[in-house]
Amino acid sequence: MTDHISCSGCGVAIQTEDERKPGYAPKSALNREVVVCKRCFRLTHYNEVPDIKPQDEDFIRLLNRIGETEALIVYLVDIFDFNGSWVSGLQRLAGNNPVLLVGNKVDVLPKSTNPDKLKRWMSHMARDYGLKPLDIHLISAEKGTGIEELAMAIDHYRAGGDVYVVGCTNVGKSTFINQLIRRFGGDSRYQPTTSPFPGTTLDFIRLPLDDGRSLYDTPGVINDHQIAHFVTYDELKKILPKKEIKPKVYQLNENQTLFIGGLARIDYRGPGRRSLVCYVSNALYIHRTKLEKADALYEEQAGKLLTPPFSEERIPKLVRHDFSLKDDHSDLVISGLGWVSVKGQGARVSAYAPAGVQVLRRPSIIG
Ligand SMILES: Nc1nc2c(ncn2[C@@H]2O[C@H](COP(=O)(O)OP(=O)(O)OP(=O)(O)O)[C@@H](O)[C@H]2O)c(=O)[nH]1
Ligand SMILES: [Mg+2]
Repeated sequence: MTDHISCSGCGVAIQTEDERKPGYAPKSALNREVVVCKRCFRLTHYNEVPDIKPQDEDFIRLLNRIGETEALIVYLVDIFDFNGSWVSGLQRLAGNNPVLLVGNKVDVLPKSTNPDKLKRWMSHMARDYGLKPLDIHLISAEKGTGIEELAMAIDHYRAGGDVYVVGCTNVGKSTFINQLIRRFGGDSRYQPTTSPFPGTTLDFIRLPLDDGRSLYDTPGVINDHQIAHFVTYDELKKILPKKEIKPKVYQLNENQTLFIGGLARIDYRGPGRRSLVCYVSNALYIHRTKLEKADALYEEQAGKLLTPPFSEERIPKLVRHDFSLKDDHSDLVISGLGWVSVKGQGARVSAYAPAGVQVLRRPSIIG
């Protein structure tokens, strides 16, 4: 057992004994300057679905360790699933440490999004959740948008101390750290693994800063109400937007239904005719039908015309959530799949999503 070496991809201790356990690497790999476990190697080179998932204990350890140290917390959320990716109890986790709140993946939002309005909304939401961040940033870890400003803010607020990058799984923590390393000429030995699967990073990964302090990548907290936990890898690839979402506008009469693939269903009940706008991955097929035909259509076409899911065995049980909308402009959010915005007070809408997936209403964040 060689537990003093950690995998540079996921942070877990390297071991050479058991291929089915975290951190396995063949003995020959130990001589390399950068040691990567088999799981990270296969994730990076073959996009292989990992069979090793992080455990809840990872989160508990994270909680304890961060609460006990003095450090700046850089808290990432996925702006495509703000509420779904929120870590409940974040304020408790942070202890007395200062928190920078960062909305990642802005590249998927339509260009018409007003960043100031979005940040104000994030600030309200954070307050509702009991968090008072020092500052709020919007970034695209993948494209590099907003990274310089955030890096400057981190350097300012950490005041010579350590930094922890935290958040739920898949929000882009490791992608963000790779972007920092690329931009600021970090050591190429440090390359946290990134992947579309929730639960890529398994342990803390320490990256040295210039002044001897450290920046840590951390395992994500598992929010099991996000749709990523209910789908296969192929389905997830279809659901995750890869570029700017093109909003799709539907003028609906009373009692009409939209299916978002076979994973969600929106019934517009009335009153009157109005437009519903879908903000989901451009790759998803949206099908419109009459409410009275919707049940039969789902029965007949889920997994065929209505995909994902890509097989009939995987058709989820859809649960109905009823809304009577009070705001002028509301979003109905299906955690991780996207949202449908509805204008005008008094609209009656039912949203269906797989059992266990969070569905919520919020004031519209765009438009
Ligand atoms: N569109 C978009 N996708 C992003 C961005 N940042 C990360 N992603 C994608 O989000 C997925 C998760 O990225 P990771 O960096 O592995 O996320 P993580 O927070 O480290 O996840 P865990 O290690 O599982 O906690 C990957 O498919 C990334 O390509 C971004 O700025 N824009
Ligand atoms: Mg990670």
